Amino acid sequence: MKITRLVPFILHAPVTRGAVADSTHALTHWGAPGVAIHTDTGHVGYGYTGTHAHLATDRLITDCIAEAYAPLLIGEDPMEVRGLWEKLYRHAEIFWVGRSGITHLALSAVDVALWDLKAKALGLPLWKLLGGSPKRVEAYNTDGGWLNFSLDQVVADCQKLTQESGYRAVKVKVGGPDAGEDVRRVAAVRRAIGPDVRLMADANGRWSLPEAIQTCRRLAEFDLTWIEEPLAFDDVVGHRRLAASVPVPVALGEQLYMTEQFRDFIAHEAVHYVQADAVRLAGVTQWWTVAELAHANRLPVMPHVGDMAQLHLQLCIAHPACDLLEYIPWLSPWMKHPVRVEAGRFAVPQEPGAGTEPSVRALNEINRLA
Ligand code: 0YR
Ligand code: MG
Repeated sequence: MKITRLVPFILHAPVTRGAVADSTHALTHWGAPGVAIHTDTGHVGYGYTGTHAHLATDRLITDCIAEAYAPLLIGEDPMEVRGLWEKLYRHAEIFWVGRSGITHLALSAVDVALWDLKAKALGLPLWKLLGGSPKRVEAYNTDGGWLNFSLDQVVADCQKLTQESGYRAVKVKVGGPDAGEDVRRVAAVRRAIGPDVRLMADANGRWSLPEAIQTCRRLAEFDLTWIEEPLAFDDVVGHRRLAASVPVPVALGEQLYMTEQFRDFIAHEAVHYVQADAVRLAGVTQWWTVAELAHANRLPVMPHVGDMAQLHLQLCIAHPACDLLEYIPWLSPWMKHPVRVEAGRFAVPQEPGAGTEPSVRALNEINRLA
């Protein structure tokens, strides 16, 4: 089998709640800049990364795919995914300007498309190609806790998610301008959902170290499963100090690009829940390395879902370090085989591939931008 053509796309899907915000970002759409990789056998693989639907930088990502990576892939055998990843990652000129950021997000899309293609060509869902067996993956819902929603709205949403929709875990955003308000929101949600639902809080990198120490101490009584990205995303020393001084476990990783960064956070005991995201880590290939590293250190991997769980569900089924996965529904209406959550658990997908193929409607209706 040979690669014949790469066709970039940019999907911008509206967020289901109209407009949402965390402490650092506000958005109305989720972006999925990606690529379709075509072959001489007619098989097509799809991969994408996740963005805040900022068209100018989404185009940098698809340009990087078309200009830098596509010429290196034409004529290659797509089944040799790991070899191709090495070829693209270690390409001297791209390496000089890359290793994170735009090139890495572009490489994520390419790598995921290659895995999707390989799984389809073999007629297997990716979790089975990776050697997994069907397994229970719990879903935690993040779409009820946005920082731009009132306290009453957040409480009502979390109540609905847990009592009507059957979620046994929810995440709320914190890191607003008033720490007292953060504490009131978490307290009210904990009261509303009861003691048996897992509750997480996400500060999206907002706090200084003293603010994080103080607020985490106040939040500790609400039995948080984790505090997420309390400090600046890449700050190993800061997170080490925080983890040593508060009783709340620390989760992070959604903005880390390299295995070495995870190695350092883990070696310094600066992270408890490893939120490796394959669509930022340059794809499945490097995500797997990070998951193995975490697993060897007895740390659970609870991926961040830049892909909106389509790919990460496959990875979580396949990897023993994973049993809880974020769910946000933004891309579901636009995928050929959207992930399904029933009574708080992900159904095991059976279709061949990585789950990353957009629907025909998505490619027609929301891909007007590539
Ligand atoms: C929305 N998940 C996150 C979204 C999400 C952000 O701004 O990008 O909240 O990536 O932190 O855990
Ligand atoms: Mg987060």
